[in-house]
Amino acid sequence: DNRDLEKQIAAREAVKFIRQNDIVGLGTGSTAFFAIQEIALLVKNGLKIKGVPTSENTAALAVSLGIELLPLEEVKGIDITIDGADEFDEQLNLVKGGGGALFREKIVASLTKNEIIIADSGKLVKQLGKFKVPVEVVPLALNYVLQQLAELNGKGEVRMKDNARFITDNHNIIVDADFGLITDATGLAESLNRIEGVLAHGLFVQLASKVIMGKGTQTIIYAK
Ligand code: DER
Repeated sequence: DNRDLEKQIAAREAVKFIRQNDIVGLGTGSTAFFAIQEIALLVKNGLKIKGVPTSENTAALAVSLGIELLPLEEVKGIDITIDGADEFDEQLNLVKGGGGALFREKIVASLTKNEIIIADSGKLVKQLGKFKVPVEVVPLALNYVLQQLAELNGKGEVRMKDNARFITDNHNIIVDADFGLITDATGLAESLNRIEGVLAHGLFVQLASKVIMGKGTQTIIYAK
């Protein structure tokens, strides 16, 4: 459908920034899926890169497509990452974590020189917060974290999957927190960073270097 076409054209634009011998962060989700397909094609045609996956799903996909990987724990720096987002604003702040991969995505983004976000036109918002903020929580700390989220006027709900708690690649749970529209993403991100038991949250503030958005049959690039 139209959204898939927009994801695909954004992905095709993004892979043009990859250089020979780059270390490439590989994102997670349905938009990043298109980028990984494109990268696999380039690798078949001689592109030499090493991929750093942001999830076990992405690692398995990359291996199945013949993309050579490096384990995240061995990586000291990443040249370029192509990843998706659940929401983005014109200041390039993002909400991520819809797919539950936010912790590794944030480590990869933090190690990355050129963090490129690809998105369909439905992801652009004036203000973040329509999408609940995913928070990865160490299960032992769940009650404490829920209390702390409530102190920040967030209503946290444990993410379920197949009638059980969703479990991340890092063996934690996800709390989706509804803060309503977010007026101060930087401040909220800093507050969330301070809650013991929160491994990661889905507010990616000033981590993206550009967003490539598919719009109809074109792409629009948002950059700082
Ligand atoms: O979970 C994630 O962070 C994904 O990148 C998500 O934000 C985007 O997933 P989508 O491309 O399937 O919409």
